[in-house]
Amino acid sequence: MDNPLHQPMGYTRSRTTSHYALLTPDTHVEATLPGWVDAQAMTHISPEMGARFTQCTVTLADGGRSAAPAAGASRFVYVLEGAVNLQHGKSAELATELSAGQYVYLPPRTPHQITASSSGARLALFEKNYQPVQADSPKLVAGTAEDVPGEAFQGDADLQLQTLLPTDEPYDMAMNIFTYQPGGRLPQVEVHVMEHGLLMLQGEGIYRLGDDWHPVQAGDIIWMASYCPQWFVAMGKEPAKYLYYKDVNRAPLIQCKLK
Ligand code: UGY
Ligand code: MN
Repeated sequence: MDNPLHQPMGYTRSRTTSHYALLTPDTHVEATLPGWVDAQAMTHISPEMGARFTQCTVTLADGGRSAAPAAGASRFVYVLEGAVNLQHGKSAELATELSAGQYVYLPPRTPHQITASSSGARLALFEKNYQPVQADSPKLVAGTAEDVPGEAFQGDADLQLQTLLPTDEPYDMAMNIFTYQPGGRLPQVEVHVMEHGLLMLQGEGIYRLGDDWHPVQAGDIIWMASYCPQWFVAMGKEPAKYLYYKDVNRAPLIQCKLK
């Protein structure tokens, strides 16, 4: 069947380089996630491209369900569409219903299963090998994005940053939602040791990645490697919004040792 997203004539906005990738929906291709049942998955970002985490989109059919992450990996799930049931706890005795806009962070070694409670439940899934430190272990965190208060980014009220996870040391990943009013822009070109995985949730704008400027819009995925110069300006008539991952709270030499 024809896919309305596919571009004729071999054109795409997608671009993959050694320090960033822009992956637009017309180029997304399914690949199985071992152990997941009745699930269609696309792995957008992975160590295969040089990243230290994975970012996937998973669509679950009615009754579709998850498999456990790799040993030692932590998992963040954000529900994009539909609803899922999350069972967790030692004997899966705890259950939470998550619908669009709700999320959960699962520390490593948290027994759990995610089951579709509506057909076509679509999830953004991020996984990272957890890097232990001399601190308490991270806890399961569940929430609703719209209930998380936004903060003006560097004092600019047109840029609202919502921090979905606790920021203290047990947590080695940040998951944030950044909302820009049209015309709002990052105050500086950022160049930093942390890497990013990003999903455009709404709106459009121009992303500077390295030395390239790309038009981007809802549905696009971006990987930014450590030190990739990055900058964004929102365009169009509605606010631009993206969900993004960042590795935090660990000394870079720890990552080196783990390789
Ligand atoms: O958290 C961040 O580093 C964020 N300001 N980066 C970005 O939006 N590209
Ligand atoms: Mn950044």
